[in-house]
Amino acid sequence: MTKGLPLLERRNPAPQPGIVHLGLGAFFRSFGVLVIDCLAKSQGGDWGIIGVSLQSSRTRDALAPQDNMYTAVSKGAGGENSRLISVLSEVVFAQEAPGELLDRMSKPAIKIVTLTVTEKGYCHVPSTGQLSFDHPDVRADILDTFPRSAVGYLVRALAQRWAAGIPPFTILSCDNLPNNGQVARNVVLSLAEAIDPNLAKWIAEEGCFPSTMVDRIVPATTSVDIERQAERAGVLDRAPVFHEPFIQWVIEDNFVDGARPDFSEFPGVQLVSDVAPFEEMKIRMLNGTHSTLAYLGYLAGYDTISETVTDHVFGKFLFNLWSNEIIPTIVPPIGVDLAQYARDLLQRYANPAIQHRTSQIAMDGSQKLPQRILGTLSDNLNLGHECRGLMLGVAAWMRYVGGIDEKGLPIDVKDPLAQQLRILSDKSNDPWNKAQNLMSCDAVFGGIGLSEKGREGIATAYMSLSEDGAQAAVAKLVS
Ligand code: CS2
Repeated sequence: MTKGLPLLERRNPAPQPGIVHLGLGAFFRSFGVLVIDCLAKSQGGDWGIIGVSLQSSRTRDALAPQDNMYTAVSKGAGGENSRLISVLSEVVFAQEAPGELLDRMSKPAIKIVTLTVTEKGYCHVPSTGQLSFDHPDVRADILDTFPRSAVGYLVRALAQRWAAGIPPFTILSCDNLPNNGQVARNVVLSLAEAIDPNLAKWIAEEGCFPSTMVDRIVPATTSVDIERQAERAGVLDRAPVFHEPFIQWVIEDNFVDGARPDFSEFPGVQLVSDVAPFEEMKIRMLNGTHSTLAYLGYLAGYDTISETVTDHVFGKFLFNLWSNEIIPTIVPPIGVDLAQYARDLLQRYANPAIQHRTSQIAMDGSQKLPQRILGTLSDNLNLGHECRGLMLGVAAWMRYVGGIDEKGLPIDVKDPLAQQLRILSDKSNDPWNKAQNLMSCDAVFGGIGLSEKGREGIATAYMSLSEDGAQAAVAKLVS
């Protein structure tokens, strides 16, 4: 179909690079790159972006023949809106030339390194937030000057800057972690300390790690999306991205020498002194329910979040979850009405143009559960509140990582702890014991100190899922 169509082609050069982005996936290309593209077009400035893929050359290979340009398509009730993104000056695959990448990151012109490396990219223990010195990449990064992990790239590049007398770059984490700046700081300082305590001291004194809250729903691009877009546009773009119209980026205004684009000009971006209330609201209300719906919806046979929430039983379950179990644990950011926030979220989830797969969100649950669900659950238990919806969400995750769906078919569990979790689940055939065994996984549950009552509640939810199935278990809770 796309044969014979011309490829996207660059007309104007990208700005000189001032930012390196680690982890160039569809999310950041629909989010930070898009915002900075827009600002660069209206304000000018040397804020071109060098995009880095750490795991695969796929994005680089798709973007290189089209001069690192791509289309970002917004899909919502008002139809589609396309924007051509031209601010990527270069895209590199880190593993091919790690030394060159470190040299680029060490140039004085690079003022900011942004990160979307997902939760597991921080190589930390999810339940404690501390760098995991058992992680094979961390062990390698201590010994070898060519890094493997994102944290390794940050530390080795900072070491080069330190040696050359160049100030550090700002490290701007854009991952869905509470206090993501603090998490980034912790892991960077821990690795630096293991390499050279004086380097760690310099980074601690001179570095900046602003926290951010990032929000835009971006499903993975499929080959069908690529074909359709090419037919519509009459030009072949091998790496378009598709996103919802909504965007919110809350950034702590704390940059080395104040060097950053003037974000305030972009509607949807806020510069604040404290991101924590925004982060807590978003991670608990959006990501917490996203994960809960992803596991329950997947088990009930739903492919996407929009299908799941248009089932009125799931819709009611979701509303109860927000009203009774999540909102009471949150202190909202000033001026935000959480009930309205929930109603807006429901509309965003229901957007039929956004095919956000339950299986995509279900990925890496061991890294996501603590901050998305377990903190809220633990707050409820401490307040003496019922939280059967959250418990059902945790139990659904357990069923999911058990690797067999409700029809007896295998589930392709993508999670760094998949093997360990499968072993825990398979240790017993009895559902109650399976749940108890999974709760012994400290990397996930170690941070909240589950009470006996909490354990019982989760195991009871697990029993209900194995006996009744997800659809009926959810229906029971809302009846
Ligand atoms: C999702 C997020 O994949 C997931 O785990 O919950 O990517 C979610 O879509 C974004 O955080 C929305 O801002």
